[in-house]
Amino acid sequence: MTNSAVTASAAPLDVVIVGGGFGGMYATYKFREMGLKIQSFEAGDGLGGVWYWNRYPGARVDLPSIDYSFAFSPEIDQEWTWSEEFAAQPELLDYINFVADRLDLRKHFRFNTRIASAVWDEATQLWTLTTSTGEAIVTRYCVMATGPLSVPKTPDIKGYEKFRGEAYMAGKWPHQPVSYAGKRVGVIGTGSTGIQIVQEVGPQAGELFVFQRTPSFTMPMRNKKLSPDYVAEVKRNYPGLRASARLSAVGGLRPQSTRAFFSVPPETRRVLLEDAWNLGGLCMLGTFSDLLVNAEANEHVAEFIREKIGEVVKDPVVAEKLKPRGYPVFARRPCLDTSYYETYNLPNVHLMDCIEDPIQEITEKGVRLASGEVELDMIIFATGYDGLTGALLAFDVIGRNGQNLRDKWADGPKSMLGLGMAGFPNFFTTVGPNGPSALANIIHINENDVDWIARAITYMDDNGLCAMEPTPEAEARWMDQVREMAGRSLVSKAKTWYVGANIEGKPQGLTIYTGGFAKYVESCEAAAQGNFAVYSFTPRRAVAAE
Ligand code: NA7
Repeated sequence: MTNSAVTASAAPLDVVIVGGGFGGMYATYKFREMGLKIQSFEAGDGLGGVWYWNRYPGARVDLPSIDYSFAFSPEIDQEWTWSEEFAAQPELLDYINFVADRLDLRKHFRFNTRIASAVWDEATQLWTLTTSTGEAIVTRYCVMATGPLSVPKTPDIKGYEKFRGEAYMAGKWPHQPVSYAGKRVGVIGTGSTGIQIVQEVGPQAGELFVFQRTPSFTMPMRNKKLSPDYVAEVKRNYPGLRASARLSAVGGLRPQSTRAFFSVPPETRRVLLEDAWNLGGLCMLGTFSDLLVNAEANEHVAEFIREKIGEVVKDPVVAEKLKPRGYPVFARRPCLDTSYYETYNLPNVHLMDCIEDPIQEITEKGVRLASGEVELDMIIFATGYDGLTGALLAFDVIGRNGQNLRDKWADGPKSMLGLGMAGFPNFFTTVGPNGPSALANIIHINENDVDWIARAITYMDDNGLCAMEPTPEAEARWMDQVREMAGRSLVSKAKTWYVGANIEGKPQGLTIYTGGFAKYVESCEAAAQGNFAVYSFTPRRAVAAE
């Protein structure tokens, strides 16, 4: 038993919040301000979620920081000043800690504590959560702000625990500085994480060996310091910027176009793509309206990027290996880099093509490829995450009639709006696997979701109701819509964590809502209409009568 006063024998809490990332922080603030009795839990020793854990070299957000920040507080918007267009992890963590201090959030969190199970009790209409330390907590509502990328995937490489040198997981980076100087360093994985690490470690390491299985498309970030004039302008216009972000597909101010690719002549297309390349960030994605649905248009953009790779990388053989083929651009998370391709021009950086020469195993001394062993002093695993569902399925969640969430999701996650599930009353998720998730600004999805849950709780409290869940029919209609849109999207056409392809045995398929942030917000609004007409409720008196 820990030193907490909150135990199963105490009066039930109103809300238990799980997760200390952006979602859990905002939920803690929101529900506290509503006067609810809350307790928040976080597995780490501090707040920040993914930005607490991911301290790997070069970790940086790929959305502009003025968007990738809380929108709910005009005061914080004025008080905090971003130094760069795309903030690096230390600045993001500073911001998180600033917000935590400003709102006095830490006192509500129990750190270094995981939730080990959550069980619904039909008789009392309450959840009992058990922590990793064996403590039981009873609560009316669960809000799982556990994040779509919080469970690093255990590398599925034979012998990975045998390595005798320094081994690091990108998603569990040590808090102490790591030195690469003079060392033979291996990086396994070339997604967004591997790309950020390679460009940072390449110039510092004695030798860097990049083990690439699938090359990613990456575009220039063109990050810059924000000038005082620009910051002042942003602060003057923040209310409008926040409102526009809410009406956009990505939850941010990225340019968007209504112009279809083939509606403009080839020479104009070229100029537009060059402009987007030079502007940097994810501008390329917004250049034409149909890049995620028109495979031919998409291939033109993919070829444009391949040409750029060929222009930067001096060795034509290496350039060819770095050019992604066989899947649409933007179907894997598009990466933003500062000098990724340039790094391969350094004499100490070596691309190991693991399609041609697959990894056989990790040995005590390094990585054994089909062609032989590469001896290393350090291996960095940038091998990704058990995305979307990993954190929610890491423990038993038992809903109505003893149903385990793992069984409900045996064929893939199913929920209403990524916010809650039929059969799991009062169990809410933020940035759940059937909302826009990784395809939009996660902070703004979190805020939308927490606000929606707050509205639902207020409605229940005002109307003598004690439990709610979506009707199975409403949930099925939402999932039909998610599937139908996913079927049209090119995002489903690559083997990525988006579709569960990176974890053996995981159900396959795109379960993320691809309709964009603004439409998602509209759908949440529609679901709350008519007194949450597509939800079923249990009146409080029905429980009192038990
Ligand atoms: P990703 O995008 O899932 O990338 C993981 C990388 O690791 C990817 O290149 C994988 O190659 C590679 N990988 C994984 N397992 C292996 C094995 N066994 N052998 C060789 N290579 C392997 O994760 P990230 O952390 O980079 O990015 C996650 C998200 O964070 C990103 O989408 C942004 O939203 C931010 P594969 O593709 O499987 O061939």
